[in-house]
Amino acid sequence: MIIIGEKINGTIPSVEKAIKEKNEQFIADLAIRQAEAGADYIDVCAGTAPEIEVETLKWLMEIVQDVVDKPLCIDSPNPRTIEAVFKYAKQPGIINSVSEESEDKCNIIYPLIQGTDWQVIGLTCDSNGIPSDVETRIDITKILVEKAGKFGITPDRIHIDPLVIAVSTDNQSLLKFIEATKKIKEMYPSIHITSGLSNISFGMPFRRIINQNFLALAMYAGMDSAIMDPTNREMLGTLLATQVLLGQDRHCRKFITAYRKGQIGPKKE
Ligand code: THG
Repeated sequence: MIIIGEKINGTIPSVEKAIKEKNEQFIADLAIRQAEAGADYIDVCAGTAPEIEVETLKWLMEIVQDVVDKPLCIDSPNPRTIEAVFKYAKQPGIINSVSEESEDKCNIIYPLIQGTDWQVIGLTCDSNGIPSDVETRIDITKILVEKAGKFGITPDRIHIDPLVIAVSTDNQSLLKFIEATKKIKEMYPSIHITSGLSNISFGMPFRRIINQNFLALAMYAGMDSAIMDPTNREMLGTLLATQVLLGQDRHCRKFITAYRKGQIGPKKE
């Protein structure tokens, strides 16, 4: 399971405040805590006014790379922003994201990562927004993968995010996500499937119980990557328990180690 730590995101009020106040220590601490909790990549999203997005992302990237040796997941809706900050990354990571929303996303990002070890997240949305059906998600995936192929970007470097809709809006949402995941994996066995874990529960009370069970069910369907908060003990516990149950944790070693380190389970005094 590939863990992309989500906490350095300017849309979170405490992070927005740290960005405004240039509080490097706050950002550094989030990077260290996520790396220690098992993040494989650290997502960085400025989430601020477009005029200072490049400057802010560069600042975030430098802080993270100074304190942890984890690759970045550069998160911006604007491909020009990603293009501008790309050179500040010290090692290949993940671009978050491309989609079929506009032509320029793939046209800018794919040439940028051609011939590198960079990976990319592809969202299954287009100019009509997020499709509510499985078929359109599959069709968009095919387009994203075929275009990537023209730049030598193979499916093993692509994470498809099938963009789960809130279950309060569509009660078939998870079932559709699962069907899309299975079909995409059948078509491209080496591709990764990723998702944010909190979109599913918008509009619901007791969201975390829904998010955790979403993670378990999605992993069973083949999701092998997640944009999540690894410092959330309950969520990390769900992830590690699910890996045990799915035979993805030989001798249950990861689970037991995390428990011994106090990363999951009841907090010890
Ligand atoms: N897909 C892709 N990229 C994405 C998303 C996605 N990037 C942004 C977002 N969705 C994922 N990132 C976040 C970041 C923070 C929170 C939710 C999604 C959040 N955090 C709370 C906090 O830190 O205070 C609580 C986290 C918790 O305890 O679980 O709400 O869908 N490709």
